[in-house]
Amino acid sequence: MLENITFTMIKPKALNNGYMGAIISKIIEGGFNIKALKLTRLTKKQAMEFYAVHKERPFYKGLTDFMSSGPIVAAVLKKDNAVKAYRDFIGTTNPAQATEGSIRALYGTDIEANAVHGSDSNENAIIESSFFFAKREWV
Ligand code: FUP
Repeated sequence: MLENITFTMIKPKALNNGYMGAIISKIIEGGFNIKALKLTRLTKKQAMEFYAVHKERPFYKGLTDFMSSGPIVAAVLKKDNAVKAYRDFIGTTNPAQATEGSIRALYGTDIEANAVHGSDSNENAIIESSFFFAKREWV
């Protein structure tokens, strides 16, 4: 059931700060089942494609520079109502306003380097999972 799937990335600064293990543990403790996982890196072109929905926004260049600046962890997660459950779990976009104890509050440093990405719809969860993984790895 694809409404039970969401896609996440751990962003370069959170990895650079040494939080890969802590974030993955927290995701598992939160009841998300990891269906697929990899440490990889986006080219600038791939980051621009992934965030194309934001291409008219003033932060697009900075965001895509940042997301291609170092390794990321990409993962497909499974849980009931995964998209909403995960967005609630990670906290709001700006870590300064994120719920205390959430991943973004604990490991994010600013609105751009907010530790993790989480899909915003079931449709995008499928598109984003397919961007990084073959279907056989997560369906
Ligand atoms: P979210 O769905 O919470 O990841 O937030 P958005 O889709 O609004 O933003 C996507 C990414 O753009 C964020 F993770 C970080 C980046 N962003 C900025 O760098 N500056 C902003 O003002 C807003 C978003």
